[in-house]
Amino acid sequence: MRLTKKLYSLAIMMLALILLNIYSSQQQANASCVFDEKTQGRTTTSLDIPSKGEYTIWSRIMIPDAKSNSFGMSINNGTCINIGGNQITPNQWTWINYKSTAQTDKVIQNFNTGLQSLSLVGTQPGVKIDRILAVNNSGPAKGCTPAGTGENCMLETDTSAPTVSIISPSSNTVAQGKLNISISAQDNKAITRVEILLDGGIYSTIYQSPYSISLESQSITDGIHTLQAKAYDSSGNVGVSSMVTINVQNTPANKPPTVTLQSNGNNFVTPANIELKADAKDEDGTIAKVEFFANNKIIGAVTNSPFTLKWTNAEPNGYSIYAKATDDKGAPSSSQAINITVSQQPTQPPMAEDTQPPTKPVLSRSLYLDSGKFRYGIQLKWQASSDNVGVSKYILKRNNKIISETSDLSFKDTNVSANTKYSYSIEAQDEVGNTSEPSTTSIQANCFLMWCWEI
Ligand SMILES: [Ca+2]
Ligand SMILES: [Ca+2]
Ligand SMILES: [Ca+2]
Repeated sequence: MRLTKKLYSLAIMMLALILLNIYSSQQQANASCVFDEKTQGRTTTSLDIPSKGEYTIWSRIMIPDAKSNSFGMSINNGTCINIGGNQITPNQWTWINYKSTAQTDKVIQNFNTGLQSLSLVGTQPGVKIDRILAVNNSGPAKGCTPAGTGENCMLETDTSAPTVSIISPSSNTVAQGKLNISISAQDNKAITRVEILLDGGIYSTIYQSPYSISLESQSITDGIHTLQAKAYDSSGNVGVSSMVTINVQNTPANKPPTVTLQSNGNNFVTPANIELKADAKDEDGTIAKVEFFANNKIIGAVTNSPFTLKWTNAEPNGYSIYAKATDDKGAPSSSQAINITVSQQPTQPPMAEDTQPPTKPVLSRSLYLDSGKFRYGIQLKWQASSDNVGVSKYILKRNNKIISETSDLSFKDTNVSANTKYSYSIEAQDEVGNTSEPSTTSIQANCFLMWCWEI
């Protein structure tokens, strides 16, 4: 007995090629597996199953006539199966996968991975079996019907993934406009497609070499993006490239603003009234805000032009003051610093209390004729008083009633009657109310007809 086994590892499965010196047997055709291994012999081989699964067992058989058409098979020492049946054309090699003469009753077997035992147990007279093929029902040869020697069902499984790499661009490339992407992909069999992933999503699928595209970087946002490539072979194996980072910069860089600072002085005394004015401009945008800092502490912010700040509560100190402008895209610029000194207002010494009254004025009087009105009045005059601070006013009284408060040094009393005596007094008063001694006088005008004289 010569037994040859050919096993295609990853493929469909495995093939046991068995050449049998057919047993001479006088057994009659029988649909059940009743072969007597004592008289008809038994031969066992092993199958190396590459992966666990369900397999269809095919056998290539040649029968001498319609009556001798079956043989017995035991898988992993299990129950003997009667394989074959009618409808087999005699005297030619025929592939069959059924048992018990029913063509719909397939020889199906679940295998674990590894070596399996397969025994042939007797045949009907003249029956020959030379090849047994197990086809993985979920492998690439699923549903395959063997022809000839069965090579058509012996598809080798490819488990080798493609290798793929991004030739260009290199990582950290700054991209503007079109960016050429070139991929290298190889496989032990054949590449069926290459996917180019942008930020993890498929940007392009290429089915034929060369695996190159041109990426329009204007179509994606400025900033950091990632590129990666995946290559597939016909068995669905996937190779993944390393990730490449690109920096897309199609928008011109934002220009920072400019800012200068002025103040209404450099030296102030409390309460300081400091006016700060920033001149801020942005060449390619607008000013969002201007902040003012004194000794690096913010003292105010202005969001609209004019960018001025009144700083009124500055404590006495020396200050380094600058303005910081921020544009609409968040770019900051700071002005040069200006130095401002705020000094404490000197404390005024308390005024010495004025308790000293003015000197006594000297009062004099006389009659006078108001010629335009043909009447007499009394002219009062006094000499100026002096005071340690200053005379504020003179208080003139007639008969102890005030008739004038004045800073003048004279007064004309026209409201007088003839033959009546009037007493006058004058006092000098300073700002705080100290009053001098009074200076007094009296006068009476005696009149006859149009003539008057004083007494
Ligand atoms: Ca491959
Ligand atoms: Ca700007
Ligand atoms: Ca005084």
